[in-house]
This record gives sequence, structure tokens and C-alpha cells, in this order.
Amino acid sequence: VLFFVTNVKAQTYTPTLENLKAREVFSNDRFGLFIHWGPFSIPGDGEWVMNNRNITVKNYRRLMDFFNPIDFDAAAWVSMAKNAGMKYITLITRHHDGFSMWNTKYSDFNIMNTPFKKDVVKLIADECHKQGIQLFLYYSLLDWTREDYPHETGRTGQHTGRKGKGDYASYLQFMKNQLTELLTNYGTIAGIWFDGYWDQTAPEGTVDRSPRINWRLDEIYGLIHKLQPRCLIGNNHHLTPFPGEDFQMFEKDLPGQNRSGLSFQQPSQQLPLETCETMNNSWGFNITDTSYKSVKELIHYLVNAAGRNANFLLNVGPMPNGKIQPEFVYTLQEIGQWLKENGKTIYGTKGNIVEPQKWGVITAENKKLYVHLLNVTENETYIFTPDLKEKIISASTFAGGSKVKFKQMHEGTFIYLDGIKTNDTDTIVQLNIQ
Ligand code: JFZ
Repeated sequence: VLFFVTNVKAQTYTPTLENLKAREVFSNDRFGLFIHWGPFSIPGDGEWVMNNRNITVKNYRRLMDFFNPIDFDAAAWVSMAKNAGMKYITLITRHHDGFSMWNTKYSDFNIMNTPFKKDVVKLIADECHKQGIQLFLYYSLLDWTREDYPHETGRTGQHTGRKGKGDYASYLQFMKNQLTELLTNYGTIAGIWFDGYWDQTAPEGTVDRSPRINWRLDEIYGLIHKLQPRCLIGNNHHLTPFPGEDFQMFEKDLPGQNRSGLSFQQPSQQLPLETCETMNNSWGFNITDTSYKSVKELIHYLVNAAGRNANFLLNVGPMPNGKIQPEFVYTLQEIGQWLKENGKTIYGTKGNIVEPQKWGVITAENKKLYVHLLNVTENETYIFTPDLKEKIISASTFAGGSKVKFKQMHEGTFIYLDGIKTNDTDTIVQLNIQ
């Protein structure tokens, strides 16, 4: 009965007009910066180091004494994101290790008790507001250090030296207190990005994914929407969106793909979509992970996301000194350069005009369709796109504006590539439609 009551309550969530407006702004943004940073960055072995190396709470807490990023410059991070063409930043405020990156009253495991002694969330929030970029906050529901987190039913965090059982009522109150701080003391927060729900469910791909605890998310979501109605809620639970959520996210997958084995959920037709990916194979700083994705690969990911109506949240794991490694800085600069020239075909566009094709995707804005040719070889003389509903009036290359030949029939459209200058990253053909 209790479950029924909670569900009914949650089902009645009606987004406010300003929330709906914020969703629209968000889906026009298309590109954001994800930042995984904290004491977990110090060992240089990713943000899961505590769990992966079976570090106890007692030993892990020692990292707090070493967090002193003397080269950290919030203004530099924010302007780096802006120059990369990113429209928002999603910052880790508290990851699974339970460390709070802000001046919180509710846990002593926080940034003010490091030698750095400065509120990182505040420094970044102020800078985002100053430079006019939206700020989303990542908040983990899973906690590897607190005694009251229901660790005994969790899938991870079994080696932390915690005893007894969690107390979810107490832990839930703690999260509400912390979220109240985050949504009260840092100005406008564009969204909250939840993670860790999956710790209480069977793995992705299994049939019964019902959680082993009642998370009572409706209470958390209700609080957030009460404090800041515009604030968008997303949850990395890898399931169909729950009532109260304002956008749907995919981890390391384009919507509709399931290469990571984490994305069995169907893309929502109503909510804005977002997919997150890493620069190498790590979210948090990893000193041995040099498998950097190329500029071209990441631009393709961005275009492929836009073509499927999704935002791309690209991650960096800054170093313990507060700097972002030069490889990432370079890549972001190059993507920014590409977006300066081609952003018109990405920002504010709609995707899913046609099914993604072997050659690429289409994005649309007003009376223009942008055909992104991501994979065409030198000797291909035409591409074929199925079922375009609108009548094409003219076609030209987006770069340079030279005329492109086409033949539209009711089965689809041929676009001829002979004589046009192709580009190794993305050849964009603009179709003007009636
Ligand atoms: C989560 C985090 O665990 C990870 O550290 C990072 O923050 C990423 C963006 O989000 O990734 C997941 C999510 C789910 C599982 C594993 C990692 N899972 O279901 O095993």
C-alpha cells in the first residue's frame, strides 16, 4: 500500500512552465563538460579507486590531508569549457566515496577539512554565473563511507570496514539536508545529476531490476522542484525515466545503442536526452590511461548525439594539482574551433529526422536540414537518404556554399558528391526545404 501511495504521488508531478522552458534551453545546448574531481584524483587510478583497491574508510579518509590543488583556477576551467563550445558544466559535488566538495554542515568529510580549505562548488558556481554558463551538480545516491547508507544490500562498497546495517531513513534525511544546501547557497542550479541508484539493483540486462531498498526518490525530487522549480532532474539509473525526472541520460552510449551493456532503456520521446562519454577510458584522473579519443572521434560522437536528439556531456578528470591535462585541453580547443565554424548545424537543432545511416545523420533547424556525412569514402559518388517528408528546394555545402546536385523521389533522396569538396571529419550538406 505504501508503495502504491508513493507512486501515485510521484505520478502527479507536473513540471512548471519555467521547468518546461529550462528543458527546451537544455536540449538546445547540445554540448556540456562533465568534471570528475576530488581526493579520488590523488592516486591517479580513477574515481573508483576506493572500491577497486578495497581501501577501508579509515585509510581512505587520509586522502583528505593531501587534497591541496594549488594550481586550481575556476575561471580557467569555465573559460576552457566555453571556448570548447560547451553550454553547461556538470560538476561532481559528491561521488560514491562520499566526499563533499563544498562547505557542508552535514559531514566532516568535506573540502573545508583539507589543506585547500576552499569551497570548490562555490568557486565554480560563482564563475559559471559570472561567465554565463549553466551549472549542473552530480550527486551520488550511493555512499561507500557512511554507516547509515544501506551498504549491506549494495552491490559495491563491501570492503570498507563498515559494520552492521544501514539506516535509510537517516541517510535520506542526510541527502535532503545536503541537497537543500546545494540548492540554496549556490544560486541558480540548472540541474541535479543523480547516480548510484543501480547499487541497489541487479546488474543491467537482468530481468528484475527492482531496487532492494525503497529509495523514496519522489521525496527527493519533490524537495528539489520545490526549492528550484526550474532545476532539471536526471538519474543515471539506466532505466526508463521515473516520474519527476526532467531529462533522460545514457552512459557511454548513443540513445538507442547499447554498446556499453548499460543502456537497455528505450530513448524517451518526451524528455530531453543526454549521453556522457570519457576522453580516454576513465572518468576520474588516471595516470596510466593514455587511450585518448581523437578530435575526430569526439566530433563524430557529438554529431551522432545531435542526430539522435541528444546532448553530449564530455568528461574530464582534472589532476590533483587542479590542472586539466594538456591532452584534454588541446582536444577541447580543437572541438571548439570546429564548433565555431559548424555550431549552427548542432546547437538548437532537432535530430531523428531519418534513422541514423551508414554515412551519418541529419540535424534540422527551421527550414534547413543539415546532412552530416561522417563516413564517406573518396570514391563514393552519391549517398541515399530515405523518407524525407519535406520538399527540397536547393542544396549546397555548408562550408563554402557550393551547389550540390540532388534527386528527390518518394522513396528517398540521392545527394551527389561529385565535384564537392569533402572533409575528413564531417562534410555538411545543407538542404533548404519548403
Ligand atoms: C557511474 C559512476 O559509477 C562512475 O564513477 C561515473 O561517475 C559515471 C558517470 O557514472 O557509472 C556507473 C554506473 C553504473 C554502473 C557502473 C558505473 N553499474 O551499473 O555497474
